[in-house]
Amino acid sequence: MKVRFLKSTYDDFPPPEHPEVVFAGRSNVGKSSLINMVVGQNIARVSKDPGRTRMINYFLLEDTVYLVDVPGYGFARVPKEERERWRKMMENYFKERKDNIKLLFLLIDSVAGVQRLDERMVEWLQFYGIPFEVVLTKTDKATQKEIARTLSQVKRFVGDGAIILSSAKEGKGKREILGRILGRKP
Ligand SMILES: Nc1nc2c(ncn2[C@@H]2O[C@H](COP(=O)(O)OP(=O)(O)O)[C@@H](O)[C@H]2O)c(=O)[nH]1
Ligand SMILES: [Mg+2]
Repeated sequence: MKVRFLKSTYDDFPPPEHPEVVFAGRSNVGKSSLINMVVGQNIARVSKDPGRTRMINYFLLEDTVYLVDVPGYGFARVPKEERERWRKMMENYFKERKDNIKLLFLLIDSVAGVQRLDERMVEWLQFYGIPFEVVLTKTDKATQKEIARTLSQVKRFVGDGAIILSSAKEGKGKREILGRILGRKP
């Protein structure tokens, strides 16, 4: 896989000459790990410390599509000003790039399940008309029962839409995610 890091930015996005695929979700849900697993390289920064990635990170995959690692939400110990900064950054990002986003993967932790902020994110995506697909992460840590529970929670807002099961640790979901990234037209 040919992939390179392009830039880390607050609001200075690269020219929209390629469509972009976004990885979004709560802090610590496994966004960076999933990107690394999918591209087969340690390119996105993985942290044990939730809330460390404060910028929007652009990568270019196969010279044809941008992969975007956006900062996570929902980390309780983050001060109010920081949450406000995040909200403004993301609102501006969605406004500026909604027409260039061909797909957003909304990552949900298989064990933690759907939380209130995930539902707020879905409302936001629907408001901006951004196409999204849900990816359950860290299935290696979840029991079958936990996975079933999270799936039924997700089905409330995706209906019959596809839900991808993934584990960055086990390489699960890679083929499906890559297929979505490289296959679908904007
Ligand atoms: N067991 C397990 N741990 C994972 C998986 N993906 C990520 N993690 C761990 O979860 C933590 C947060 O991962 P990271 O990719 O930085 O999450 P991000 O904040 O959403 O970008 C790290 O300690 C990772 O090692 C997975 O598939 N399985
Ligand atoms: Mg990250």
